[in-house]
Amino acid sequence: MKIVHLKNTQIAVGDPPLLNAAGLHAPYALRIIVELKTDAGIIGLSEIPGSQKIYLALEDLSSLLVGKDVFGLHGIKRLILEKFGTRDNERGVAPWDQRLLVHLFSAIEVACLDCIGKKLKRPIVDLLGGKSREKVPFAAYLFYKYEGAGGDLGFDIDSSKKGWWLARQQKALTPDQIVDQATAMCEEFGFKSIKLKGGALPPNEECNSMLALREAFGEDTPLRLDPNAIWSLPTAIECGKRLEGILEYYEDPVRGQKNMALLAKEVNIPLATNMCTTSFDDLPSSIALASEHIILSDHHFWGGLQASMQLNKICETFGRGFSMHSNSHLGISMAAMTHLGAAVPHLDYALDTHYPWQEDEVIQGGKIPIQEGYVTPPDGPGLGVELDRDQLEKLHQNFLRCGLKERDDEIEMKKVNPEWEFKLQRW
Ligand code: GKR
Ligand code: MG
Repeated sequence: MKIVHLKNTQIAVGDPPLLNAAGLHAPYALRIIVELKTDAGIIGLSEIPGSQKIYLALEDLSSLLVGKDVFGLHGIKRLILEKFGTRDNERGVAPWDQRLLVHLFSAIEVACLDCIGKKLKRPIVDLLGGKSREKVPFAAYLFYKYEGAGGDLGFDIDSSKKGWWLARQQKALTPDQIVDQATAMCEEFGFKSIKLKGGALPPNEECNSMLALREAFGEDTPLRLDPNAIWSLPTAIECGKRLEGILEYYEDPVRGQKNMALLAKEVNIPLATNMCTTSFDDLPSSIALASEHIILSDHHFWGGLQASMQLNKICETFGRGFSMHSNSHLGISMAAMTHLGAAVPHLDYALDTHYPWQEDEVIQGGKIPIQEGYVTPPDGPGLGVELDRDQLEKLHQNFLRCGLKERDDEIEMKKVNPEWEFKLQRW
């Protein structure tokens, strides 16, 4: 089954004003939808984070991939590697990953697997070795936030919404408001674990929110806090001591493997990362330093689903936990994440997802249901989802109108507070 064309569409998805260590989410999150057309008439889909650099590289790839067999994934990856080499291979200091190659691998691999699954009439989970579980646990993902809905509504509230879709627009800057956000999200989706995105308010206030969540949800609800590497080691030790026995894991409180390793010796909480150990090249030193207990995979950033399966095995071999990181995303990514989550043999934690924050959707039938905190992998062939072309066009028009080309949370934050600036270490 040969590739005949690659169509890449840049879209902008409404995203509320969420706070994090790098600033503030813009009213729109950027994604790219890839359609890989084959000579069998089958079209494979994938979704990746959007940026101009990645879009242009994907456009460049089109002619290189024409005529290649979708079953020849190693060869396809080699071609991509030869073309782009180590260009833009720095992860950067932002909470999100900015490397080119892994995004390209992931975009093309998932679309090829979607084609293969459609051809063989089997879901992607079967191409990854079959189901290790029937349904995949996801965690509630809380954010400090300003009031507002994102998208064209920006900082306004659309009061015609109901339930979570109304609650997700509320301001959340205090422990009580964070508990309200968690309550609304868990009522709607039934999540059984809760993560708070930290690094936004002074550390003591974030610890108070974790203690308030414990008080409200009890000790049977695992809790996590992720300050996105913006705390100093002494701050992370002090907060860690307050949160021992409260947190299921402590995600990237400090920057770099060495600091994580020092923290691991001082605080009795498992440490997780999607910022300090982020590639296969980072794994030997992570293991040698014992810097983290849990690696947060993400098929968009680890080079695809098969690479994430390999990561899963390495984690198991070295006694490391495995879970999943997420950025703002729609249903194509959700389907891919769920196939992976269902396939990995080694999984002790509920996966992250930003999905409840995005009301827009690009797949037919609307949003993939999250029930009782679980998602069942779609059982159709391949990813098991199809594009809603009207929605794709609407979200593409959003992209053209909104003028955003790259994610830059510092610029958005400066619109609210002109004095604000990103710091590698704030507290
Ligand atoms: O969307 O603000 C955000 C998050 O901070 C995101 O960018 C991170 O990549 O969710 C992520 C994380 O776990 O670090
Ligand atoms: Mg993180």
